[in-house]
Amino acid sequence: MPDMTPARTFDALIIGAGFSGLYQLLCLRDRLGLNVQVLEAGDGVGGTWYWNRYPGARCDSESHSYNYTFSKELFEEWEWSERYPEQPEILRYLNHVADRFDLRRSIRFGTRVAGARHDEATNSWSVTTEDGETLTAQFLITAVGCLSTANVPAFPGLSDFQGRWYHTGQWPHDGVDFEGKRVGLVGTGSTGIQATPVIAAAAAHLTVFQRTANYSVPAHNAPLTPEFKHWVRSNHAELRRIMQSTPNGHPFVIEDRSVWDVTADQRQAIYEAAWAKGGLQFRAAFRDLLIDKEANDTAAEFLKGKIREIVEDPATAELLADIDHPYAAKRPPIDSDYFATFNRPNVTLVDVRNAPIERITPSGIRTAKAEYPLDIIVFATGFDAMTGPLLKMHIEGRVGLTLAKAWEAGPRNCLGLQVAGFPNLFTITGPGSPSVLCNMPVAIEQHVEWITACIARLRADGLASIEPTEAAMDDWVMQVNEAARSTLLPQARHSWYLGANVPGKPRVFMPYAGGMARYRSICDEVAAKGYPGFMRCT
Ligand code: N01
Repeated sequence: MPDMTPARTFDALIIGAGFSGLYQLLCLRDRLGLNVQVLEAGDGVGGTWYWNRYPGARCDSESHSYNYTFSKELFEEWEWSERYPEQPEILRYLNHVADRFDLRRSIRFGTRVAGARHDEATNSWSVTTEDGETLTAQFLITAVGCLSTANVPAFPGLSDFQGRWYHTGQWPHDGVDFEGKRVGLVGTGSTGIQATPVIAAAAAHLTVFQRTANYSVPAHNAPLTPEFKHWVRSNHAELRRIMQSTPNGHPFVIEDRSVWDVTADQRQAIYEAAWAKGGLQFRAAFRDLLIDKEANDTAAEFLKGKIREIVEDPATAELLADIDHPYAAKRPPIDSDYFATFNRPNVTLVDVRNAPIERITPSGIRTAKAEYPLDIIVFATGFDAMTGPLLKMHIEGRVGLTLAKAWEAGPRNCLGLQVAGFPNLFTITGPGSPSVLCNMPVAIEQHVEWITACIARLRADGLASIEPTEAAMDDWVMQVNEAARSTLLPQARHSWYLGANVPGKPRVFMPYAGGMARYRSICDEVAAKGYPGFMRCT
């Protein structure tokens, strides 16, 4: 009788079947011929797009750039319907990719990884699932996403709430019925800003609890025209070239002009045109918006002026425009009628900066000033970003060193890809890489391809393991810090880029802010020079 026991030993294990895990699987299995298994907690592919099904969930990258570009055929055969892809459409795309490349047979769904331990004697990783099973592999690749560990603030009283509550990143698959309900939404980051107009249109009343006011630029979402779709299909190589050469991996070029090269009137006209165009491109109006605070102030004032123009009630407008950080120093949201939603009679804005949420009561939310009766609470309160998904698993490297211990003062690694003491562990879009500062598929393709080439080279050289030296890690951490310091990004003190949204988390600027193109060339040079700063062992 054939042995039906599932295999437990592999060349490589990949954790996660989102954008990064799928492509990593394809590269290692089909290009290098390795025996690969993907472990995925969800019951389907999609990662972020499997879990984030909240109302209004849509990508802020323009659809023609929010896909893989490694395959011209795949790029040309897939057609997006709108300027920004909605969550169900992205999920359809990733399912299409999984089917097209026959990936599902190498993915184990409904399997959450609890921990991983490196065994020096066998040079292998033992990965334990929450079901108690152990699988081993020479290489371990985390494809767990940067924003996958939901942050539900520890408000006292939440367990006594008599209504229903949800975190946007763990949204029920069969949706939430808001009709006739009094809804409270906590959080005004990109997610809260996307969800607010949609929930307001469905609920009896929506109360938005704002701790930090935020900028937002209109998305101007619309169906794509046949002409545009044709243009995209005909320009795979050029679009790929632009996305790979710009700092943020988007398909537009940052204008090569300073805020100070133009007159105040010209600047106003440029901002008006950028506002009319909409989307993340607003940042590209001038080259110095993220490095010169006074230059940034001109954009900030323009955007605050727009809030005051749109929002009819002056007190609400002032609260929304009372923004404490430079424009785009936090991830800049884009929206569909966010500010105009506060003109609806069924929407209230509550300031929880000056009167914080004190507790959740059985019937609603109580702030330092008042109590708000609610049937449903939506927490759009973000994520334990970047390090959270990695540290949630118990990862133990050489001589019992845990990742939690290695990173207790903040993440330390080399190129955002590898950590000393953790041989053959690769972290796709890990802290210390451009990741969240970049259009994610571009960052993901670059990491996956670098890891694939690294493993191929290791095997070709007859070597068994690779890990960075402590000195190379120190040097990279310094470069990550320097890159952040040369921008205005660390000036947003409440930002999740700094870990500031999670109490007790070390305040370290996590992503690499030197730009995707520069980062790519650093990684390419390391590979071309034979991996200096890395120990490659037999
Ligand atoms: O989370 P956030 P998000 N009491 O951390 C507030 C990506 N994304 O889910 O700023 C009261 O940005 C918190 O207040 P403050 C994108 O990269 C992409 O919105 O900490 N409020 C903030 O207002 C994005 O940046 C897309 O003072 C509390 C909000 O909750 C990232 O995901 C769409 C609180 C959290 O904002 C995360 O965005 C959406 C408390 N105790 C998101 N704790 C697309 O492109 C937190 N808050 C599709």
